[in-house]
Amino acid sequence: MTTLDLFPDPAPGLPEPIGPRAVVLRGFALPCVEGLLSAIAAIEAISPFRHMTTPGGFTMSVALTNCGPLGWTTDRHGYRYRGTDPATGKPWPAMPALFGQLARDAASAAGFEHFDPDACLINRYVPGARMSLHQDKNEQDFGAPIVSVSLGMPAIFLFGGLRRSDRPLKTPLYHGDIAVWGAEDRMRYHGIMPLKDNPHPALGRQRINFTFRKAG
Ligand code: MD3
Ligand code: FE
Repeated sequence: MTTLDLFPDPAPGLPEPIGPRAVVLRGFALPCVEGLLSAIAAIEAISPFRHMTTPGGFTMSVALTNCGPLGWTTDRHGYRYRGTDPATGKPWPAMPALFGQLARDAASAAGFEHFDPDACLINRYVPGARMSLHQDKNEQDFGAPIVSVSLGMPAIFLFGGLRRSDRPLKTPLYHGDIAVWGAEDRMRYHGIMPLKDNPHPALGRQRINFTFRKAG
């Protein structure tokens, strides 16, 4: 019997295709993890992580915040991007220069040039938290890709098709991995399995994922 290596040292190598225009760049964020974590600490000091409510009345198991001109939100009235944080009434924290650069570099490595995101949704998972299968469709511009950075505890990512009933592929996302997808893969259903309790050496019992989008 073999077991999954929870914290592999990725050989930063070839983009790993998970779809025609979707790749995982293993370890792509590792060189700048310290900078990313201190930027997240500064963001959450202004706009703290919070559990939002879905239109159906459920409280999300994932806590979230945002940075950049637009931030994704949900409440009883629906899902939408806003220029201000409903918890503070103030604009979301600015997108750190390091975030913008990393998002552009990753998009470029995946074949999407000139990516210019105006939104960054930051999700925080603790053991047991999950994200059920959904499509990202609140953005104005489906022509732009989405770039996602994973830090901390590993998670099993579900990558489905264009219909909810299409059986999803499962792939692990580790600390430092970046996923990029666009074009014909942009509207695929996707989700995260309930997080197992595998404390990360540096981040402890949490997983942080941030996704860069062109929302406006
Ligand atoms: C989608 N977040 O915030 S991002 C979300 O890890 C969200 O927190 C998840 O879905 C998270 O909306 C997943 C990773 C990801 C990777 C590849 C994809 C999402 C994808 C390919 C196609 C569509
Ligand atoms: Fe999503």
